[in-house]
Amino acid sequence: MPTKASSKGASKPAKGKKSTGRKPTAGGTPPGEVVGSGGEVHQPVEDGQVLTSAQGIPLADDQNSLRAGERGPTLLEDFAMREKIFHFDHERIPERVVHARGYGAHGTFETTADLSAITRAAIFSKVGRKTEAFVRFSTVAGAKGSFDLARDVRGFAVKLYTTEGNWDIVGNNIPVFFIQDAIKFPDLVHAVKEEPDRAFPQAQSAHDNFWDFVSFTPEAIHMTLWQMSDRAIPRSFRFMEGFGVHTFRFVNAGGESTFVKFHWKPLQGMQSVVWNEAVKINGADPDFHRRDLWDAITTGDFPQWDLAVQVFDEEFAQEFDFDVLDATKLIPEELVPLQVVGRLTLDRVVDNDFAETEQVAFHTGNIPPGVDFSNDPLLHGRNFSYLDTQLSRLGTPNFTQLPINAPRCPVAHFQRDGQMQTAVPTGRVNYEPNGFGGSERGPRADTRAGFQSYAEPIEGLKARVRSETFADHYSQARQFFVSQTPVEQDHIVKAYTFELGKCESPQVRSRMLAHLMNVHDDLAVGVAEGLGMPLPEPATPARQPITDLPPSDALSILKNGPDTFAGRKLGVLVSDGTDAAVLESVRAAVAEVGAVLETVAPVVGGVTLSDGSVLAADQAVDGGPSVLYDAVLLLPGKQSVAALAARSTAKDFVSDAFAHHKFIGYTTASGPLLESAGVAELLDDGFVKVTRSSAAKFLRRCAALRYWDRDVQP
Ligand code: HDE
Repeated sequence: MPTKASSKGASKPAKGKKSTGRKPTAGGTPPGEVVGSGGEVHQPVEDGQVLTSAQGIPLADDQNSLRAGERGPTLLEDFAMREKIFHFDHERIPERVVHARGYGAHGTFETTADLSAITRAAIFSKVGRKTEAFVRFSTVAGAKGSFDLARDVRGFAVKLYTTEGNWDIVGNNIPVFFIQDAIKFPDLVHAVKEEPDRAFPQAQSAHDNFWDFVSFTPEAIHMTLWQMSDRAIPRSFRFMEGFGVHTFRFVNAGGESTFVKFHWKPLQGMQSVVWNEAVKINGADPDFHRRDLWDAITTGDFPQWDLAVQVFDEEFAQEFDFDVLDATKLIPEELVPLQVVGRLTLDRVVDNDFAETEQVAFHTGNIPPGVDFSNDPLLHGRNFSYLDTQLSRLGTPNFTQLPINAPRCPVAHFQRDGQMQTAVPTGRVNYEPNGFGGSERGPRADTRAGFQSYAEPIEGLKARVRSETFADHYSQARQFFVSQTPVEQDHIVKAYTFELGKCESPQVRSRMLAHLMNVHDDLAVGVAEGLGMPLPEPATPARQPITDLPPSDALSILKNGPDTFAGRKLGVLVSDGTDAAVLESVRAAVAEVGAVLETVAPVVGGVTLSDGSVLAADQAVDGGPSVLYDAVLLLPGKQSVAALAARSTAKDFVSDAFAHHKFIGYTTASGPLLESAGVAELLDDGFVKVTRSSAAKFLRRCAALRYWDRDVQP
């Protein structure tokens, strides 16, 4: 396991907040410190510190309620018991209406390009500037307690605590969206969430309501291509891209504007799992993604993303085949190249999931001077929704005072009072303009440094209309499909087949096939065959699709995979008598490439190795299936392999690794395992014989992550 220190880049406390001055641990704040309601870290818990009520009253007994007699009634007078249970009764807040299941981490954003020519945002004014950041990754449809590997879009929300206030880039891991106009969002979300009468299916789109809605909403087709691709089942948050989706504006000091789109590129490379694997991971470890992020950060393997921008002008916007205000479209990187402008490093897990990840409040409207909105109608709807939703979730307009939401720069305004007001504003004046002077006068707006909206000329008729330039719904869906490798295309066909196969209504399936026919023949025919249904007439397009858009390699995961096994996990199946020297050489090779090794044994207590030493296992094979690993090594002992091979979970360990196209290391002792799993006759180039001297070679092979040539359909 990597052992780098994990406390790098710890954030400074918010201005005006007291700090204990102690060094943070992996979790930030030293254990045993209590965060107070105002966000102040106080009361270092020393040995022997007295437990108190929330009012600070020292308690003599926190485990027995006050009774009249040993077996008598409990007394209403017991304020300690009532206060404890009262607080507990109200510990939950409404979960997010979408993106309920999320996981957050702290980090730092470092500016790597001076963009002062195109934006006056201070964050881009100096190379090397470091800005505190918080990121929350999420699934969209599932409840807070759902599983991590649902087929779903992932939220990728970044809060940058800039010197000019908080800038939130509330993005997803997919660069386009289902709908073009915010007014359709409640319908979309109602359709994808569990059906209202029966409250299922949860955390998945594989049901009638979702596909019924999509079949009447052709603008959603492009996004469903992404959703049915392996982008929607990422191997981990660390291995996915992020996108701001909408077109935004940069505005420079002279008031000139350029359009901009934001992209996060993972330095770890991209990687996804296969569907059959995702289904099994959800059972084996529903917390697979959050555990991965926690483990990586706490062992010092800090994930990083480059922030890249696509910058373009009005002239490009006019000439482009699609409307840059339409969030169901992207701009291929080949047309407008990415320019890297900063790097985000996540280096600190949260101290407390509720206080930070649950209470963090993102808002697309949070932008610093120098950043501005385009007229994307989806974005404008979001600018209303995020602020509004925080009120029902966090209960008060004062949520900006929570430590995770508080800006790290001075805050000065005349907003006052409200529920859970923790600030104590002083002085006589709470309005402006006012005629007071000195410290009484309060803050004043600054026309030079303050936020000024881009002065865009606007004219038009007030009407509920959709621009004709939004009418092409299929061309980029086709471009996405033709940009994929055959393996990825096959996964897309299978995903549509699976999801539509879960729809009870043949009409829904048929309407969807009619749309897919406008995307690509191979897709429509493949899905129709998979469903065992005839192809209907193609849907009538609102505008004839462009069929010759060139493939864009940037849209494929497999064309952009990493060339290293760093940050990945090898599962080594061991049993009594496992060759200690081979294990040691593999351990060294794994450490060398910066990967992680876990041992999986018949029992978690461990095994006795060939040299007589006892090895405590990381997992018992019954709880450590191969779906938890990126590659596996079968390293059983000669005498005990037969017993191991007889276990159904050990057989599954091998056969699943094979079916999921993983690289499988083996030794001469592995024969019975390969046989019981039914793969002994199927050894292909994805199998690598491992000896004491060939561990490094095996790891180099694993860098390809999967052996896609294996002709097995999981
Ligand atoms: Fe969201 N979205 N959204 N969304 N969204 C929310 O805000 C909304 C959209 C995204 O980790 C909610 O605080 C509308 C696109 C992320 O806390 C809510 C529309 C994109 C997160 C909301 C969209 C996103 C949210 C629910 C259509 C990608 C999680 C709780 C106009 C660019 C943030 C909350 C977190 C969360 C509204 C569409 C990303 C209800 C109305 C497009 C990453 O305000």
